Amino acid sequence: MSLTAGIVGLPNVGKSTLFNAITNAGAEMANYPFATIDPNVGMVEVPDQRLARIDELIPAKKIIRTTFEFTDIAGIVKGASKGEGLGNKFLENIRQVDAIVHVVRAFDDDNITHVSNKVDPLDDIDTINLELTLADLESINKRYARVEKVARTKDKEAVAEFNVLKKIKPVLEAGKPVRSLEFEEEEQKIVKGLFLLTSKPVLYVANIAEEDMADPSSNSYVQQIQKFAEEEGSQMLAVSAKTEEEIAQLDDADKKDFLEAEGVEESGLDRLIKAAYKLLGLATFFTAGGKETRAWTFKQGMKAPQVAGIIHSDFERGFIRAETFSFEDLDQYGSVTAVREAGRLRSEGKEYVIQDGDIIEFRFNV
Ligand SMILES: Nc1nc2c(ncn2[C@@H]2O[C@H](COP(=O)(O)OP(=O)(O)OP(=O)(O)O)[C@@H](O)[C@H]2O)c(=O)[nH]1
Ligand SMILES: [Mg+2]
Repeated sequence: MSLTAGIVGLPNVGKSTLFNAITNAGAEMANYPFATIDPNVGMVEVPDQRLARIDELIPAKKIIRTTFEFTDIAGIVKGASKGEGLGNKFLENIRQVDAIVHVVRAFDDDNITHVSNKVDPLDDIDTINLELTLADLESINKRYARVEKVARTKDKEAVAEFNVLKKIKPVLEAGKPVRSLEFEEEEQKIVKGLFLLTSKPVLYVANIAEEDMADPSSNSYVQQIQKFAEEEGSQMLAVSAKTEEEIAQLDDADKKDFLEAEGVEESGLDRLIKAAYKLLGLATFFTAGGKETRAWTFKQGMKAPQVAGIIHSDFERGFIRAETFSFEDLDQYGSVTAVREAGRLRSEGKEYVIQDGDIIEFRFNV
């Protein structure tokens, strides 16, 4: 089930710097384009204030945060879909990820090379999105004639796929991403099987200067990116990758002091990690008390037995039921006993769809 968020953007915009800040993985960062060639993969811990509160009410020996995966990918340049720069190889790397974190340079610094020699966020976004669109168009065109032919024989699957291809092609030709289209459930399955780059959800990250951290929206680059993202129905976050990478080296107390001095409430990284987690459709459930209180990641929409299987395959195989209550109820009533007395403890069966914040004890028998 491991889903990954891929960091994408022009060369030398700070992708690896951001990756290191969130994963502490120590990937190469350098002031020249194509410092990254092979993707760097790292795990990030999901910050979750609910864990401390659960531990306060249901004490455990230790607390374990949940993690998910980030991938730092090589930079894209104009013509990548035709093999320029690292070309198709790197597009393949993007194909492997489940959501895109698109880093856009929004800081001025004459010492840091910009591949087109000027800082222009909208032009940069356009360059990347155009290459992804062209690559998708090529994949669609490759299938189009073949599927059309089979569809003429009234083959059901081919007809369904051809209808989807017909819907997608003109949108890509107009330079728009596939994610701008709406699909019904059946169509969605077909779209998924096409592995298109522009069907992945995107989060735009404006990489800003340290000076802009306290009030990012006063920066005109940030305003431009924000407006673009809004029009596309995507989200945007402003983060100072270089500063965050430096903060990440500090211990928790120093981190807090630093952020306060900068006039920032929550670190940009924490916001970014949470936003990427959501973009991937991930959510958290908890197990609590005894040896450890632990946050676990599941994919939204998963039912109880499947989620039990995340802890151990035996839990899924021998699933009986899930004893559960919500974090909100625990927080409000103040103890498990009070939650039970209020009738808020539920015993859920095989069809129960796990909710974010559920605190669960699985009953199983193998
Ligand atoms: N001034 C300034 N420099 C930054 C910032 N973020 C990154 N840099 C610098 O920009 C250069 C490139 O950073 P990287 O993180 O290697 O960029 P990248 O996007 O991974 O580059 P490629 O792997 O070559 O595509 C490094 O010298 C960083 O120190 C920032 O917010 N401000
Ligand atoms: Mg890099």
